[in-house]
Amino acid sequence: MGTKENLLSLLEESKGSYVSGEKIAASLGISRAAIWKAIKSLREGGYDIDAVTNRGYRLSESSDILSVQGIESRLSDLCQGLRIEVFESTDSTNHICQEKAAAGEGEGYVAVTSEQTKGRGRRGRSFYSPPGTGLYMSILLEPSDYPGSAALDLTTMAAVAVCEAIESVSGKSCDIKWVNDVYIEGKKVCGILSEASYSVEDAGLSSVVVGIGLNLYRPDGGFPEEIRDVAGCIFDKRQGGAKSALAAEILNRFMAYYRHQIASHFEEYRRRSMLIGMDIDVNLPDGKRKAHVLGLSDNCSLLIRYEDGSEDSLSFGEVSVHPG
Ligand code: BT5
Repeated sequence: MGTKENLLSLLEESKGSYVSGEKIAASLGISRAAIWKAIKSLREGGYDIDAVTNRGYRLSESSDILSVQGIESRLSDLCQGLRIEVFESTDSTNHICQEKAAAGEGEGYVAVTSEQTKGRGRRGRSFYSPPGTGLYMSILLEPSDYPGSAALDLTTMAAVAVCEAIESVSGKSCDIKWVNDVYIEGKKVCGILSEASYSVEDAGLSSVVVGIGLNLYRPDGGFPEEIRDVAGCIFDKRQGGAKSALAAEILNRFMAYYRHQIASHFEEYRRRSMLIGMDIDVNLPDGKRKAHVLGLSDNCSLLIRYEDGSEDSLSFGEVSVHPG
């Protein structure tokens, strides 16, 4: 890390409090002039840093800029080995991870941004990812211990990790709409897209990119017409450091489930599932079919009963809540 990044780490650790120039000079082994130069460059990058004679420098608590330092300073030991890269803007963090995987970057690479120009949803749909108001991240995994059938587990683990992280950062409670959406008070605040590649030789997953998109704040002018009824956001007003804190909390919780293959996330997933007991439409290749949701199996497949009384278990698919 360069001087600027080291200084940012130091200020992040004491966010909201002053760090004296003397302490910075001693910890980083640099001159006062070098500190000032790095502060100027951080400010130009959008960081809100106060400088007060005799007190030192302070990173404002209301600054909400994503940074590697802001994320790494909050990571638990379970995230050791993760390699985090923050982009100011990108086409799609899932795409970045896929390119990295193709270039030989292994498990543990994480791409994070606050704007995507081609955010992807499932089945060719797009995920609205405007600048500044959201958090979009993807984790590259090579889950050699997981059978091919376990790709769904990674999505459900991510959904539970997101709910827990949002709750710890915002205090708001979250529900999961099977299979990959997180809701707060009836509005979608997060979508998850896991894209896997399989190894025929090992009959298992060779690499999986788990992509998570969150709406933190209401975009200027509101959400676009097409998603206005569906989309919601986590916070009513700006929160200092929320993006980095959320990214770190999601990684902490997700990696705990992933590294220990903790099946306990099924219980949490089930507890938060908003579709259980509801009437839904199941989108099948030959059209929609009405069904009632009986529950979730141990591996988070959706257990349903169609109107003709026949029962089924869906391990993936598209469902919508039946309006009446
Ligand atoms: C998803 O697909 O919700 C998965 C979204 C995954 C996004 C992440 S961001 C990081 C990573 N990089 C990517 O390129 N993607 C991942 P799906 O279940 O198909 O839902 C898509 C539908 O949700 C759209 O057709 C809209 O109706 C709605 N939608 C689009 N943008 C939204 C938003 N920002 N908030 C809430 N709903 C949205």
